[in-house]
Amino acid sequence: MILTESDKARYRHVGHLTVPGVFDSAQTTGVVEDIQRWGEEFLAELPAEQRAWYVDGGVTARAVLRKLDNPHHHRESVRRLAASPALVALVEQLIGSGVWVYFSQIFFKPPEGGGPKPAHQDNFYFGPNDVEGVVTAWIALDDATLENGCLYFGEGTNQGPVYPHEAPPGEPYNLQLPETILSRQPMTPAPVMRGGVSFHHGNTFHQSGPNLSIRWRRACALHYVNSHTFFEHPALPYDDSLKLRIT
Ligand SMILES: O=C(O)CCC(=O)C(=O)O
Repeated sequence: MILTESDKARYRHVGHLTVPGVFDSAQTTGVVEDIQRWGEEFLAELPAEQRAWYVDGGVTARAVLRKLDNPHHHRESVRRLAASPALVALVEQLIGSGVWVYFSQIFFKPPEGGGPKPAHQDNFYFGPNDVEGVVTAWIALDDATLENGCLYFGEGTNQGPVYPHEAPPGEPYNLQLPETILSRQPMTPAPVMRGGVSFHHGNTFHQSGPNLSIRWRRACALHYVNSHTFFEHPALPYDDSLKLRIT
């Protein structure tokens, strides 16, 4: 898949870009079935002290996972997505050739209560040696809409600095931008249909709303780096040994 000059200029200008139809429904269905299975196994074995990190507090009827880390390491289905020629060609057009997946996440955002993700910059979490060397490919495994909690972006914040983040008491994993900075920044919704990919620069402010609908909003976020970029001063621990070379 080839990006036009105007796509690339838009990405550089506003810090994100949506590309529809990168994956077909057989590809997204296969991944959804696999991660649902993995999620059930993971939840059954999750120690009590790690529940706050992974379980979505908004869902009261039964425990539902909020997220899972490093699916590219644990699941062949996600490795296939990460290495798919269409996706890799897009990533290389944004950050240059020779790319790795450094970290990845599944966000489940379950129906009727999947909680919001507060505004943050991935590059605060990752602390890369080169802020331009990181791009997140956020793959919509369901249609992501205003009702079920699509992403919102702070347009142009990729051109600004990485700000210090803060975490609510008892939630060290929930680092977020302070209200003093956010109050000056409008956030624009970016709905994506299933199979589409939303790319964002590591400095771009982004957040997602709660899932107020009866439909899932699952997504797979693959955090790619180029060949000279690594997480130099990360805010949370990341396991470098799980880095996956793609090209
Ligand atoms: O899917 C979400 O709700 C959050 C995604 C996110 O923060 C990311 O992909 O970096």
